[in-house]
Amino acid sequence: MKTHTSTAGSGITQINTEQLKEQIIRHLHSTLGTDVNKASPQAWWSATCAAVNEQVFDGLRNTQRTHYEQNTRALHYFSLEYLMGRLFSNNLHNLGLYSQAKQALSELGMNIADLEDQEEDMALGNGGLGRLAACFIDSLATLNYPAIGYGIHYEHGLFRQSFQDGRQIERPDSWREYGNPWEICRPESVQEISVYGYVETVYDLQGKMKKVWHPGRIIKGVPWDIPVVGYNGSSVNVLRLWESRASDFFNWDVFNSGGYIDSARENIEAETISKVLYPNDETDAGKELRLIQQYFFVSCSLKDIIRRYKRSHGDDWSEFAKQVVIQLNDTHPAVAIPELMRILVDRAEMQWDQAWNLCQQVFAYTNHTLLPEALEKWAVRLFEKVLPRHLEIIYEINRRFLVEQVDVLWPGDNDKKRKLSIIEDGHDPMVRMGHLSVVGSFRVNGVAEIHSQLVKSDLFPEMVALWPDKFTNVTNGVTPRRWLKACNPKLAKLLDEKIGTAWPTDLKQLSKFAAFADDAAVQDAFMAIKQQNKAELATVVKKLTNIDIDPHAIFDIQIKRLHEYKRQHLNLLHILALYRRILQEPDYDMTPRVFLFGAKAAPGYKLAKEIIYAINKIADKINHDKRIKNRIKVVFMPNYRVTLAEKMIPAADVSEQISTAGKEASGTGNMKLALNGAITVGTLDGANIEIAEEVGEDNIAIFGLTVDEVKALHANGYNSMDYYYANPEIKAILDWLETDYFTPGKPGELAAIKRSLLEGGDPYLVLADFETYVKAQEKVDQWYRDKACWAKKAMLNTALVGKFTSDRSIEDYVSRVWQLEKCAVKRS
Ligand code: GP0
Repeated sequence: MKTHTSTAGSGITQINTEQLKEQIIRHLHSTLGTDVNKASPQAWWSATCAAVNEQVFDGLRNTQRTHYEQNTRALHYFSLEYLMGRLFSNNLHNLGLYSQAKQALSELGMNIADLEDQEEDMALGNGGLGRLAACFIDSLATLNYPAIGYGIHYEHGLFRQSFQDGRQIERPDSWREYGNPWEICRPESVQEISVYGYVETVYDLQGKMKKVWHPGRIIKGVPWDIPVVGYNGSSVNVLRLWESRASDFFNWDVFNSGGYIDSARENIEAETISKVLYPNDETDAGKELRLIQQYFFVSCSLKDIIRRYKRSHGDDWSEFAKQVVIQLNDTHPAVAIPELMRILVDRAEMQWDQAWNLCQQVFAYTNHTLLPEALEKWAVRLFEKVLPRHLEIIYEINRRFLVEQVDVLWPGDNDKKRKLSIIEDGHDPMVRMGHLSVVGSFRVNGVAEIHSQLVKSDLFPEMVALWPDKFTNVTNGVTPRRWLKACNPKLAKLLDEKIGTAWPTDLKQLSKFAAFADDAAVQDAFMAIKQQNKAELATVVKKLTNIDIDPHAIFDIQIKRLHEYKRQHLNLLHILALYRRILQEPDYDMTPRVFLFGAKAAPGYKLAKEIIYAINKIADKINHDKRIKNRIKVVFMPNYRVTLAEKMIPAADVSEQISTAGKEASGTGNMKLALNGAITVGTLDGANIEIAEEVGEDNIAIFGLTVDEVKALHANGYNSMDYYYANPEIKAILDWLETDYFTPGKPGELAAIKRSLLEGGDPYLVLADFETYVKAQEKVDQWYRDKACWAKKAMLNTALVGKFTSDRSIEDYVSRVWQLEKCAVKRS
């Protein structure tokens, strides 16, 4: 029997396999009230979590005490989404306890993988934006930066997806139905926040005007803390998520006597606020409840920050901007800007200029998209109803901005004022949250080089003229702990053997692996690992879909939210082209390929759902067509989420990153797939460009129009019909969609895609990029035929993407935005 000892850092107590076993059994008895003979896997999992938590809470206490004693400056990450996935194996890996736990459990007769499957995903996010937040808090803790994540404790995370006759069905996600061992409720830190009501102007005895907000409704925010365990480091930071509750009797009284006139039915019930995550990715719903969600968590969080600050500084605000920096994850939390102004001006009675000065030192804003439908706007009328005082403050911020900044640089230029105004004029005036965020922040960043350039040139050019130094870039990254070490243990082990064990916290070390790219033995080892990962995924696919796939085929994977701009339908057209070629030419020579998709569509996004339906129907037809002789298989994995990503990514040969150039801000799946040795088929968009720079053009299949070519094509009038008539393959495929070939007896069921590409004008240039895409895929097919050639390319992908660790992103934020210092945690 071997006994490992943890290598965890100084903030966390060391522990060995024997001690872990004792702890698990103790928790089985005294926490779960059961024993080894009758415990269910669920109970074993809970007991193991409780044992792990002994180390986690230890680190948490030490971290919090150290930060308090050292009075550290801290980052406050404000995000409406955190896509955490499961925490069990992540926490074990980061504590350096995974192998001990595996050993301990196996000596107790349990299989760690079975226990891992007891955990529901914590899916409090939609996609890239929420997952980025999760990677960032992992890196912050790992790098020992004082930081806290703030967000909402949704009762229901992103919906569960299933397919019924190929169509997406949504069911509620109940991730904490049976409790969640990783969270701690903190009733001592409850906050109360206000919404609705009206503003009264009053004058004090000196005749000074004051604004008094008489809220219509008070809501209680209850914080739940999720410890965020740094890798092999000493820090355990906190993710603090607010749950809404009805306020107590006293406040209801305030509400009743507050002159509230609206009908009770129109009112949003307090508990509803944190009920459910909005499932729209990159679209602005503009709903009242959503605005209240945003304000609710922002207001609770600011009050929490100020309470902590006042504990050491009382009413002296002079140190506030030295202690506090707040990162706004997109504009979703931008209402924090007028909220802090309200607190400072109305509550702390600070002069406007001084308050504004403070605000502009505290906030920084990350833009995640240029898509117009995602740029948040709130109807002034709605704002006025929900947050009447904040609307006044926004008007005043805007008035001063237009007079003191815009009119100074462009005197008398009303077009500039109209374009830059935080309030969009019109029939139904709107508050532009992006404008507000830029004006109220000291720094604005995009998430990849090209995207940050486009933020400056296309989205906010005048803001750049006003504040050239405000704009910067921080290219996204992903945590290599979850996205290589934990999800691909076999590859991690090979890397440990070949290049040492420093890479998880120093990902540039991976470049040493390039030295083995021509080494036949290492190539074989690398490809054998890929093969095993593919075989494991094939088992998962069989279980979830009952489809048999051959692990020797190319595994070609597209996993991301379903969006027209991400062009899952371009992928589908390629599949149809191959299928048609095989039917026309039975001996058509191609390397067998399995096309795997994972994607959820926003429930209200019609065309996205039609694309899912089409993929499922076409998959069904192709998978049952004997003439194909298994050259093509198509699989749509149901309920794609972090946990499925962890199984798919290590098994990918080809990574589909095929957005229309200029549309994908960065992408982060592209990084995870390349890190695990997949070869990218991609456009020159987002971080693909930087991935291509790192891995070199021989090791990536770039195709399609560039950003400039896309712009030129639109400027000259793009006509998708031209491609339809000029390319017989395109015509045949699109016409095919209108027949009942894939939906027997129901012609036209898949016609929505054709319609959007022809009558709809093909806004994302699918037809324009089709031909070069197919060529790129043919090149990939050729590459795969030469095993050594492929192994080398795949290995070089893993070796050369060290740049894309979220640790590097965080260091970029620290030097370009946050100006934080590391804080080594001391054990008591
Ligand atoms: C961007 F605006 N992203 C948004 C949004 O509402 N949701 C969202 O997930 C994504 C971008 O699309 C991205 O390019 C990017 O990498 C990610 O934010 C993190 O910056 C691909 O997921």
